[in-house]
Amino acid sequence: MKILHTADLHLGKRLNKASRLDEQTALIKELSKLADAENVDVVLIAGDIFDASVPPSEAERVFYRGMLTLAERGRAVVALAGNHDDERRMCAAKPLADLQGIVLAGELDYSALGGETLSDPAPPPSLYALADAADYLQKQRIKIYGKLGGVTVVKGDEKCDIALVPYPSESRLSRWYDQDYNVQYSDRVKQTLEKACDFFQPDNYKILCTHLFLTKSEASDALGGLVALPLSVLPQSPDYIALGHVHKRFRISKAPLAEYCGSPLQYAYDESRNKSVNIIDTVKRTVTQAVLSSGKKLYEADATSADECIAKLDEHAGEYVRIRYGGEPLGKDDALRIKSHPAFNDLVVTATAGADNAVERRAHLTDGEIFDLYYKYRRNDAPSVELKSAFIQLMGELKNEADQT
Ligand SMILES: [Mn+2]
Repeated sequence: MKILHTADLHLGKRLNKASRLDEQTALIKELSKLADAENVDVVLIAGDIFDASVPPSEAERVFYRGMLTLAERGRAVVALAGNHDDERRMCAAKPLADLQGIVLAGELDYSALGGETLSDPAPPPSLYALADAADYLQKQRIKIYGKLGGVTVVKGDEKCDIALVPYPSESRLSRWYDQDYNVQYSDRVKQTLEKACDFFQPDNYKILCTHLFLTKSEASDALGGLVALPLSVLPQSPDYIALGHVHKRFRISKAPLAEYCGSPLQYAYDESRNKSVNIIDTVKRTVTQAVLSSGKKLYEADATSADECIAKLDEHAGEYVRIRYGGEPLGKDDALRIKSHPAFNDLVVTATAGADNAVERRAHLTDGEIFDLYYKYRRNDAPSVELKSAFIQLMGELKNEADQT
């Protein structure tokens, strides 16, 4: 069996004023083509399906249409709720999704999911002619059985257990089962992950799919609502842990094998332009990357005159450009000329000649200084020394990991 692991679609996310929905639609088509070419049986999306808890209706349309596209050729699709998703809203269409072999994963108990229904699926959406529908039914070979903790996917003799744990916020944990608040959050997450893996059968290939912010450090800390958890929360039983949340691809743990696949589109200027998905072969027991090409790339360019701005924008025609402008104040006409260029996305003034109050760019600051600014912005206070050093350590680890892989 082959599993495609992706995450962090952030449907509806904009880059400043630019909508990314066309790119997100193209991305889903690329994923579907890749799944065809690689004979993928299950598409696993490890959280942050949407960018906002109440996504724009256009983004929901891309989602629903996109899930059907991914489910073509009888593939199973699993969409797990991340920290950006409102799982109740995301799973509202569950009764319809179940019939299509699309698992909308926003809870811990999937035992209500009927294998019976899915073993005898309806023909696919009316995109195909009747002959194609017959072909589809022949190719329909995946059955999904809901369990407490996740699903078992069956293809002939091959079986794969997939434990599904949406981003375990405190409110979600308390909805899933009674919490003992004398036990630390990280320990309760650990217990929850173990609980989800309880249904694993020794002979099946075992995957845990979840959305977490993990750190190699043993200290867990809350950072602006984001909780970094130690690797010790991970159970040992899975053959592969499919993670979402970090937009850069990297292997955070070798035993158990745990990987962030990274976001499939470039969403920030300081994010890598190389995007891929992971393909897991449950028979060969391999994890490989398949490179993605969808979506525009983001570039930053320095300029000190209007003409130089236009030249830099021309250089990256068809992409997104953020200009770091360090010249004389721009006149109205020049500003309009720059802003109406199709590649223009953003302009930040780094320093204006003759002005004293040069605006410092974030890129020139250390991680600690950026954290100070962020903390002051959110809490109007300075962070504690412990918290700040935990943040710096975490950033160091993330950068190291990203460099190594
Ligand atoms: Mn996330």
